[in-house]
Amino acid sequence: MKSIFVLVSVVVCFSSLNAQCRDGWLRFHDNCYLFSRDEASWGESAAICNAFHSHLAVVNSAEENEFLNSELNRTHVGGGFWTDGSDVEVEGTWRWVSTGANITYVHWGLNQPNNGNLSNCLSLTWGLSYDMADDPCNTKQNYICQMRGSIIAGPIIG
Ligand SMILES: [Ca+2]
Repeated sequence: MKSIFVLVSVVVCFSSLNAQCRDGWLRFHDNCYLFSRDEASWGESAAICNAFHSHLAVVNSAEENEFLNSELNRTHVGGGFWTDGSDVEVEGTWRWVSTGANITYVHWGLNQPNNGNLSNCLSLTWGLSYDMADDPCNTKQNYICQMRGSIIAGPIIG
């Protein structure tokens, strides 16, 4: 009786997918973030982000907040940085404007939000160690744009 042995060589290849960001943008997981060096109102900031095919930063988790917060505290530019959040439609109901989703994760600074109808846009504010605050939307301050990184295949090891 003849046994035939077939050797099957199994090559397991590991590949990785990395998000890549344009020059000037910082990567965190699959997203890229631009911390502005100029100041603009919330509406102007949103328009500038849109011009770069991005939107104002949407902070979805404690982890993402920690990334933004750490970066801001490291560079420590004064003032505030606009995010995508607003309660301009219904006072006290905060939404991420670019997605329309209610804001579920918040990390308000001390005594925030504190300004009712006068402050309807969400910033990360220097005086609060870059925790969240409600600010008047026409205030000119810095802003953070966010976009998905381009996914490219990493090196294949086989
Ligand atoms: Ca408000």
